[in-house]
Amino acid sequence: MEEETGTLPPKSAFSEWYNELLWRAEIMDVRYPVKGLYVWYPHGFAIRREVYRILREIMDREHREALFPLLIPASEFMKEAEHIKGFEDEVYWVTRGGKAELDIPLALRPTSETAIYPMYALWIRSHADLPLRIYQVVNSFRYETKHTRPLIRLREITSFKEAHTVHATWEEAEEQVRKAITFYREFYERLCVPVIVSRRPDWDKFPGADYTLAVDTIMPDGKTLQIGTAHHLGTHFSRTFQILFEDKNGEQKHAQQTCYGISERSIAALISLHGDDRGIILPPDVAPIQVIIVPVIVGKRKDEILAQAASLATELRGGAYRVQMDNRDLRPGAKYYYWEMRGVPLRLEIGPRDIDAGVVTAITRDGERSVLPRINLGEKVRDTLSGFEVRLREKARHRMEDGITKVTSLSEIPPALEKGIAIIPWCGERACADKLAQQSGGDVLGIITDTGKSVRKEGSCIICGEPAIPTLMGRAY
Ligand code: A5A
Ligand code: ZN
Repeated sequence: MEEETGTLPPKSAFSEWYNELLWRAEIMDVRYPVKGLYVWYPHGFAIRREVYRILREIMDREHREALFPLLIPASEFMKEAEHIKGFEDEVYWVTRGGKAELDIPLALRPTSETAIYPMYALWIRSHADLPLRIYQVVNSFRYETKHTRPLIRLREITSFKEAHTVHATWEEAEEQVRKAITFYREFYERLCVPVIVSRRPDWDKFPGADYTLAVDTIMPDGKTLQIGTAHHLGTHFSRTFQILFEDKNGEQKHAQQTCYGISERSIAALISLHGDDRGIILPPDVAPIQVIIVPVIVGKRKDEILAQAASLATELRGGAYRVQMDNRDLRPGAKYYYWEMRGVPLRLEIGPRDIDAGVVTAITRDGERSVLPRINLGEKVRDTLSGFEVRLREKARHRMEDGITKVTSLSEIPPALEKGIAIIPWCGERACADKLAQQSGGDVLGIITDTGKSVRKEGSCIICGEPAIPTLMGRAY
């Protein structure tokens, strides 16, 4: 492997930093010749695998994973009026098979309600079949017209985790939406990514939903990124797809449904929030390589040092760490640069002086250096990594807190939006939201809530003076 040259733009120039980082850290290659479609490099894909392992682990507790087809017949896709209206401009259509026109055009799923629910109509017969909770991790296609960006706004979403649940009552579905938010909070906690939850205004909810809760984070440029949503679908789809069940009294009822989704935006947030001028920084949980061992070879003791480094690697692998040893013929400095760029949480250096002193030198990706005794190294490594993870999570949390400003007047909003999110008193009326957006250059994200329930009134609307609800405004990606 060649020594790498050139440096990353500083993170303060976030957009340039992000674009350079993607290829320098070998996450995505953006040179694929279709707009909005990108290629996962092996390192990026390895990160994706760890991130989605955690997501699956959380989902598997009360969902089962399944897999539905990519192609949806137009006849099914066109059934639910609001859903079509919301997605019709974003759908790719397959209209030919070879040279023949298809009898029924097929949509590439932009999301899978209309692929899954005709099957749910067959699967669900009685209350005993409920609740039904299924998820899948698939690619989905949206012909996005806004500026496309790797991991953030894709035309092929490659890592679309969508859960679709069915319940007997509206309240049970409401409870499921609330739980979905707790799953996503836990997921992002594991990624050390702080989030804030709000209920989207009605005009911004998912097409075909009763209401939508959204999970947002603040990116380093102060803009907000929606990194997950959960929707209460009520009976919008069960009526169009005839998803009926027999209740305990023998009556036929329309099922109540929810769905919720996460995409590789989770990885965009992960690398953007933690990274620094030297590259990405990965929490140990999602790092494909958690420990990189760099033998520091000086003089005649080369074989001894390599042997010690190898035994160190074996020992730590036995302790269930993901470890790699770098014995490439490169300067140590070049190796440090290489692994820092790729986000490895911990570097262990072992040289002649370390061997003589019975120690190894440990440097965490955030620059904390310590000397660890060679005996019981596994335990020391565990402590070092967990300390590092705590610092990462806390730093990200503090930055998020600093990025949120409570305001009570219009003039305070633009400076708050420069930093991130403004919490404003808003009455709930669309006319006032439109004025707020126009006059501040931001978007009304939604009222603050984790449950979907309206929160207490507080203060009065900045625009009309009516009783207000604490509401998030941001500049959304
Ligand atoms: N069926 C439901 C779950 C659904 O499709 N919801 S959604 O439209 O809100 O998408 C779920 C999540 O996918 C969003 O919260 C967002 O984080 C992500 N997402 C949506 N469009 C995306 C795109 N074009 N590129 C990357 N991620 C996207
Ligand atoms: Zn108002």
